Amino acid sequence: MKCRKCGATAAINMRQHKLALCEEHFLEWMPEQTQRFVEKYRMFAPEDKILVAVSGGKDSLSLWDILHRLGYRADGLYIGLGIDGGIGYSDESRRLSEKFAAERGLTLHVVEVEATYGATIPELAVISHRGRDKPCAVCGLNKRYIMNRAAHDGGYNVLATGHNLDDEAAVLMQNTLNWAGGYLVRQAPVLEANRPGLARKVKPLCRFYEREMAAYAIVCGIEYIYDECPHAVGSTTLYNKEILNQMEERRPGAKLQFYLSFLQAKEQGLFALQADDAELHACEKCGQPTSAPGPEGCSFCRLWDKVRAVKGAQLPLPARPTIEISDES
Ligand code: Q46
Ligand code: ZN
Ligand code: ZN
Repeated sequence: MKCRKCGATAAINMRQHKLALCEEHFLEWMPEQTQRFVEKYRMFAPEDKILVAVSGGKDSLSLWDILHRLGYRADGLYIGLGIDGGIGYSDESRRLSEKFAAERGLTLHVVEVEATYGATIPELAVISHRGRDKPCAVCGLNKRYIMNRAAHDGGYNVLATGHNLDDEAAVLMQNTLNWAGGYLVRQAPVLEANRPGLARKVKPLCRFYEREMAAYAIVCGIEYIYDECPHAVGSTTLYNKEILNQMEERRPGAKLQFYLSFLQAKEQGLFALQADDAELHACEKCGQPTSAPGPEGCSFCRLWDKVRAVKGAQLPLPARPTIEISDES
């Protein structure tokens, strides 16, 4: 197989695009495509200040690399979840994120959940009795809150995450199977900051296959954590990805078409935009906007109050509220 651009031996064949490229041209193609998506979905402009959520995985580190190559002002945020899973998952992902930043002279902010709030994510799940054997629900809640807070405190107006096409298609499949209208309406490459104190959320890699992201990280020589989070094992998302891969195997481009047709249908008004009319109030404890008014506070405050009631005085007091955060993802 030969590179379409120069005729040299191809390093990757992307059947869905009917495009084979050598290493050199693949490394050019990925940032070019990213820039195209950034413009097409109006994600950000050169003057924006971007915070990239990095996990030490191939997608988020490659995203940071690409934005840096494209000349954007992008710093990183690593959230330490305190997950070990017998493989030192969080320690290793932090080490690789820090190594990546140090090698390129980039700024990485680190928030360790345990050091900041008083418990690791797995402990928090056990103490709060949320999520049965999986800490993913409390993990997602904490990550959203901390990302928004860090973006606001650092003066970033854009929050970028490394979700790729496989991630988006798997979530879309689940939301479609459940006809989860509220989630379908909000699933998009860009989630506008519709309230003061919120950053615009963008997914610049949403049209790249996972396989393309892995190839990019390898060709670039990015050292990333190969293991998935141990709690992802057996998840519905991974199951959906397997099914979508089987479909892709029989019909190259099936995943991309599924996602792009969805975006097009939305643009054409198939999903009437549900007015975001849930009235928001300032949380009585931390000041962030919440749809749950009352003395018990927002879901983040309620969760940590529960933990504090169990662990008592060992925990630090809640961080001083400085910003407004919405409960939504
Ligand atoms: S939610 Fe669950 Fe992920 Fe958190 S506990 Fe791991 S698998 S990291 S995207
Ligand atoms: Zn070439
Ligand atoms: Zn609160």
